Amino acid sequence: MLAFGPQMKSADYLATNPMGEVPVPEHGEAIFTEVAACRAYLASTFPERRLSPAPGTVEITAYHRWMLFAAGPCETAPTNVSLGLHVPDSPQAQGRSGYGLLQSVIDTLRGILGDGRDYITGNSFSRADVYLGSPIQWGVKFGCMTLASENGEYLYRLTSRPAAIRARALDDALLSSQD
Ligand SMILES: N[C@@H](CCC(=O)N[C@@H](CS)C(=O)NCC(=O)O)C(=O)O
Repeated sequence: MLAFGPQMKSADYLATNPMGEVPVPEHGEAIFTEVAACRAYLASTFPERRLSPAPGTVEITAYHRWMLFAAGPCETAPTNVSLGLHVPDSPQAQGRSGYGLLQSVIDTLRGILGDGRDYITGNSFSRADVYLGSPIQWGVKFGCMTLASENGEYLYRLTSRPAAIRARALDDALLSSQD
């Protein structure tokens, strides 16, 4: 099993992912880097699992929007803020970043989730929720994102799904087997 640290920066591993990061899932002959790419691939490869809205619907446009919002602003803003890397103190500095201010990210989520929807594309769960839920959860855990009640309910809805509970149990079992 691949471990964090030197093994992930070895020449062998860098030949697969030059970024030296995980995850790098495989499916058949395909090898993926970048979580967004893996998630989009899974959704389009297994349409019967309904991981993304149907082509040609309004929901699919929302799906693409929020997948990329998760990969960009929603992941970058809390990461930078938690590391003290980006405290944009002028409109120019804000304009140079892809998200402006972390507060803009929080307000955007609050606005969309405050309209009564259960999931980010509407009333059906999709891969975009898996992706978006992750940086939100991370931002809350590390104290740089505070959420209004509608966002907190959204996070609870995601983390209490039976599949999410099963996935956490698998992760926990794997972690304790490494102790
Ligand atoms: N942009 C990458 C980010 C992946 C990422 O952040 N991976 C972290 C773990 S969550 C990692 O592998 N860190 C180990 C390291 O950089 O040494 C993706 O979407 O897959």
